[in-house]
Amino acid sequence: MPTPDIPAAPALPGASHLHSGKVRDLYSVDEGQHAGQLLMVASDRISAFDYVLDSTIPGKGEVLTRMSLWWFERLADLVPNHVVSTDVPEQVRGRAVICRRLEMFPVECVARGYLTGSGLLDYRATGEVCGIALPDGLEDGSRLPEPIFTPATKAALGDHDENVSYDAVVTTVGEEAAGRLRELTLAVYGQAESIARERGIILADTKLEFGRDAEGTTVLADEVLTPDSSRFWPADEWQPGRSQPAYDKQIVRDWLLSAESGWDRSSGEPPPPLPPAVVERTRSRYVEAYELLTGLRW
Ligand code: Q0N
Repeated sequence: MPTPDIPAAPALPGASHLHSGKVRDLYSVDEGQHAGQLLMVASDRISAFDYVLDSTIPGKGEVLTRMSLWWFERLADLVPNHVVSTDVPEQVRGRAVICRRLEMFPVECVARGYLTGSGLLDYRATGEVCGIALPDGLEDGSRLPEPIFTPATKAALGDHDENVSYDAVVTTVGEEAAGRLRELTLAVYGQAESIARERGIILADTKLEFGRDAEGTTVLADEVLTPDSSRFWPADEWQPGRSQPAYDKQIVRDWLLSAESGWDRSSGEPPPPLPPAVVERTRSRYVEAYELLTGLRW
């Protein structure tokens, strides 16, 4: 079982480190206009096969931050978001945002329009995902009859999130909040799926996080609709019945599994560093995803 080791978050002037995930670092702003608010930094780290790799992808944090900001704007008519400012310390400019400090709901809010990953595993075992019965005969990559809300709870570092039923969410956050989380998650998925489809991209699924502000309003937080939180598939290559190529990490996964890497996934050893050419191709792939989705040039 891989136990990801996350590199120490860099010290930032005027901010105190709070928490690091595989890819993002969270700080509290110490003083000034934004004192008490949070600084969320997207690093250039990349994970594959549950390991945070030793190699970084230069520019990845900035691509994902800009993509997320682009989506927040396009979702603003549906749900308020936590972004306050992109005026951040020089060291992290372009890949960090100052955000409102919310009381986070301890639920990973996932919407799925297509069946794959943990949803597929659960379906194969039980015919259901998160207590939602699905028709027989679905395959890896099948489009679902309608998008479904499949919440999960965050497991400890190095563990996978656990899919839970809607009733479990009700028990955790109450009926009213659970209803709002489901409604907002499906609304965000619906709007984003439609925007992506116009660009020839299938949004198979996405994971959102929400918090509550002091007024009791449910606010969209974290980073949204990036390749780290969502599965994007090129629509013209979609073919149910096989695993769909991941837009972003396929180059990394393919190299790690190739003879050239010398890595044996079952050995329990961490993966080796990526060759420069693999780093560069992966970087271009992230930029390509940004340009394709947003229609903007990098
Ligand atoms: C926060 N995480 C990621 C929820 C927490 N705007 C915010 N205000 C307060 N806290 C957070 C944010 C944001 N974004 C986000 N940690 C703290 C971890 N998730 C995991 C799932 O549960």
